[in-house]
Amino acid sequence: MRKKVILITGAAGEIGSALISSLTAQGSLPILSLDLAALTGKDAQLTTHIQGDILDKSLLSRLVSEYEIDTIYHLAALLSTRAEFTPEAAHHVNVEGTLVLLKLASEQSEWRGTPVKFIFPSSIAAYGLPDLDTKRAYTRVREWEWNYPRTMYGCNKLYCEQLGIYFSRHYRQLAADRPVMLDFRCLRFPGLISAYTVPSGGTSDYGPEMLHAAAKGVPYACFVREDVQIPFMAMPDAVTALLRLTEAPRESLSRLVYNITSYSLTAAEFRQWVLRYFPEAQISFDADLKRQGIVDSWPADLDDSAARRDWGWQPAYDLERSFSEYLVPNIRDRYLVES
Ligand code: AKB
Repeated sequence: MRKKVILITGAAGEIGSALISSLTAQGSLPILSLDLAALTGKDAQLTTHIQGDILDKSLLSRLVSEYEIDTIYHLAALLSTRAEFTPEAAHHVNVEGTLVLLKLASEQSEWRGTPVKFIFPSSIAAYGLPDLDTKRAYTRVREWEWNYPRTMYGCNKLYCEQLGIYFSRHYRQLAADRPVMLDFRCLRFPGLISAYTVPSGGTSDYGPEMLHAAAKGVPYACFVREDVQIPFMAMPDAVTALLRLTEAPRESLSRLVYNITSYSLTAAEFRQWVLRYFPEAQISFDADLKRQGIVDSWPADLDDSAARRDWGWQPAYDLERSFSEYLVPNIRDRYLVES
């Protein structure tokens, strides 16, 4: 008999680490993790980790022969800034990697006669507002508005959302027998802020970078203008949202792709929050016009009313609680231990 597991791809990344802890704490099925990198620290004890490439078909076949995959959290991706330097490589990882896993989940759904849940993190990068006047006029953007991404990463996410919907609803629509289809569910995340990891390769990274630099006592030059505004969320809420969406009864979902958000603030306001807790922090602004352009195309805020209505989404961490209870104490501990 194969062992029933939850598969997490990109498990060594920011969300992966937080998700592994939460799933373990709630006594989930055993976790099989996959990443090009090794897992470090306590995460390594909590999963069966496979160091490898999601595009390695023989590796995936081996996994399927040993494990019954019940749920997939497909987190592996090249983020927005990194993807601009190597757009074809980003397409390869972000799109072809997702396609391979959707295929695997489809086959597994048929084999077991029950849908495999496929949980996919998308992003505010799936939106693209053409200019600042439009961004000011359309603040709380809804899921179907402004789907004109201007980054490779955003294009990849938007297309993979559609692929997921296709595999969930229309796969093999001309076949004689309707297959058991996978159960695709997707969240469009705002910029995420973790107390434990400094993100790399993203364009919303200026927020967490500011905070981590302040905690380390090193100066930081923010790469966007002071008035730039996008939504953010503390990592525990991001993980809660993934788990809630996974558990939601399928009949309660009126859509397969949901916006979620916690709070929205400008880069200057972010700096003010950091200064409240680290008054000595040296944070300046030195906008990189190109990266700035990417953030300018992202919505100032998201409308997450569908998630609130359908599966009771409600962030637990507002700005005050994010900083005072989660970010600052844990970041302080982290750099104290390191120093
Ligand atoms: C990025 O900046 O690329 C990501 C995202 C907004 O999805 N953090």
